[in-house]
Amino acid sequence: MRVVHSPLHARHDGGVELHRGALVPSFESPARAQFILEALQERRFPIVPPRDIPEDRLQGVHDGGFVEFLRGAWARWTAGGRDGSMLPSGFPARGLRQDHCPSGINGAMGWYTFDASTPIVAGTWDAALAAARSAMTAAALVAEGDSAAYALCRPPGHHAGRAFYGGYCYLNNAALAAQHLRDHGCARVAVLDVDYHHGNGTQEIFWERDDVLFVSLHATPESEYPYFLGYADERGAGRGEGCTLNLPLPLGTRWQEYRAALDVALAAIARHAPDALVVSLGVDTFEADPISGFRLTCSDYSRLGDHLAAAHLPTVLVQEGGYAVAEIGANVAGVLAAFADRTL
Ligand code: OKP
Ligand code: ZN
Repeated sequence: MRVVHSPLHARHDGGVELHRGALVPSFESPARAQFILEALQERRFPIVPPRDIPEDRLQGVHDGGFVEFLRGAWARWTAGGRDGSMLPSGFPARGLRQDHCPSGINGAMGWYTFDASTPIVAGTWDAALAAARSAMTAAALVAEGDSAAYALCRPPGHHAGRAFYGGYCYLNNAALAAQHLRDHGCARVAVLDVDYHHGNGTQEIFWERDDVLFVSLHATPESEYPYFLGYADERGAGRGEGCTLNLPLPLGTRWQEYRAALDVALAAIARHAPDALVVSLGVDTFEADPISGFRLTCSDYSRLGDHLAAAHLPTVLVQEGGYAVAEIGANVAGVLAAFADRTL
């Protein structure tokens, strides 16, 4: 299994986020990708760079004005004499206008994001674009015949929607991978999101589509981020009705209950009969994760790899969350090594 990685991820660094009432250094750090890369190099996975995929391909899943905002945000911010990282100070809640993006940078920021955990710094665009290209490159490898490929994406992507960013995510890497597969020979695609947090962006992007099934296992949004999407009664709309499946799980979930939900997810995917699978691979389900509340152990990640391989589908794995930096490399390598063993 080839690993797609770009060192440009490291340009997204130095941001702060609002966490439990205080501004703290972002949990989503360059060290995460560095530790994953080292663990995969140690296990002799071949590492390849992303291709120079044209930026207009982002518009397969994203709004053009939104992409333009992300590309130009830092320049607008610094042109106003500001420094430090960009965080919003107001959002268009119910009762406020939903039909006009303010021309000033602060209003535009609140318009395009939905939280205060997703800072934009000088190198954010370069890193987000490299992550998106990594995911599309991994999809291209699979579309061209590899049985599986892994994109070491950083920043992650599954909270980013058609025209919004948030949750450490700017461009939706997994959705871009799924769209690439759709555009290159796969009539039907499934996205399985196993990150601790609900993939609200991916769900929104494919909500009204019947060609891409979205299935997500995550912590209950009643108490966990992103709070406002990811409930079991969300099933898609229009042509996409029945093509979204949310399996929220309680805090404290361990492998035994996780595995039962995973079986339900994999059965739904088998019924959709996709030509390829995209996995949003977050390892923040780990027991020692600093911002999450599930209790998966290191050895459970090999079990997860076994189960994913048992779907017997061409598979693009896309890195999402995981914030227990000391163990993130072992946990990701555990999934990929088990997956690769089963597909040999
Ligand atoms: C991104 B991914 C901590 C509260 C939570 C956002 C969490 C984003 C998770 N300040 N903030 O799904 O791993
Ligand atoms: Zn997460």
